[in-house]
Amino acid sequence: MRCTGLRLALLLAAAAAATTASPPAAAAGHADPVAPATAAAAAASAAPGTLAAPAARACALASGLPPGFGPGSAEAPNLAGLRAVPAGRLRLGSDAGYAEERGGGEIALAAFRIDAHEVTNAQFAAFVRATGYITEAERTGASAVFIAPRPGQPAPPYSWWQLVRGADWRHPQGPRSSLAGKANHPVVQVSRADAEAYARWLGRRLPSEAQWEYAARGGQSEAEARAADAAEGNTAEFQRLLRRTANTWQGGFPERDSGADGWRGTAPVGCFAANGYGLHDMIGNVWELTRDGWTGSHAADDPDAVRPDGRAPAARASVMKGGSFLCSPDFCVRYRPSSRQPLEAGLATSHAGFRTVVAD
Ligand SMILES: [Ca+2]
Repeated sequence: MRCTGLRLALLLAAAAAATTASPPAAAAGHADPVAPATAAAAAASAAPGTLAAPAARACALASGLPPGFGPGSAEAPNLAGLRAVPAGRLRLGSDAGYAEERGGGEIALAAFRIDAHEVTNAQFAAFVRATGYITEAERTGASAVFIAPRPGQPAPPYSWWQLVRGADWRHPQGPRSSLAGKANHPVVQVSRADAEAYARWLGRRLPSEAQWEYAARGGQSEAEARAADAAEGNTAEFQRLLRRTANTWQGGFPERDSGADGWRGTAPVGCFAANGYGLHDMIGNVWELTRDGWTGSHAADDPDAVRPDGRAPAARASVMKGGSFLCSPDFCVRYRPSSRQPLEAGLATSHAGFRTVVAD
């Protein structure tokens, strides 16, 4: 699969307007639709980040700041909020998934620690207060925002992504949005360079794709991992389990998210059940950036084949993992550990964040 990237998708969406132009080959997080998105929608989605279900949820990190959080260094990294992941072996990707997931090899991994939660707005704000850091979206003045089309209106593929002036991490949906009440939501509208600057402040790094995928499996056996990766993600049983463990999209994408899992848009970190390593929201909520450059599929016969770890530092896009609150059974079955998409260098979006690692 060749990826045209979200930036091009944004341009195409703007140019296509209400035409029926052919869709771009891919866009961040939403490529290769499993089935056409249903056009039937009863009502527009509520504001992102809202609680959709009547039952209140107790979330693990209400303040958004783990105890002991603060600056660190490469020699003495800050370890607040990290969980240990043991050494082991990973069979990268899945031959049962999308094309870009296939053909991965087996990789040995040393022990490491990884954030139990996605990096929150409170954590990123602490970093910005301490360093005066200005994100790429703040410098360029715009970033990509998901805007659901009006029910019943024509929605050319990817037209729901718009480059919005004034959208940045403090204003994730645009200049009139804010972080009020979202200290413990994952930070979004950050580029890979922004994420790496935050990680360095703590004395940490972004995870490699292999580290991320291994952590997301949470100690599953190979057989369990293969079953979870089968493109059978639309079975009723899979969806029932998914609602306990991941913030995704229910209802016809892209018009209406019913919020049947409790949340529309981002959810506070830690509201969904942890995996076997004590890690929350590895799947869903927001896509998570890795330090690996995107160069194509895992397949060894692909001239753009991805190399394990430390790969393609000059790549124009980075691998991101895990799917987001926008992943739906009828369009993007990417709520699985092996799922992967590119995010172009310098671009930030309303559905991508990150977490960090430290080598043991
Ligand atoms: Ca949801």
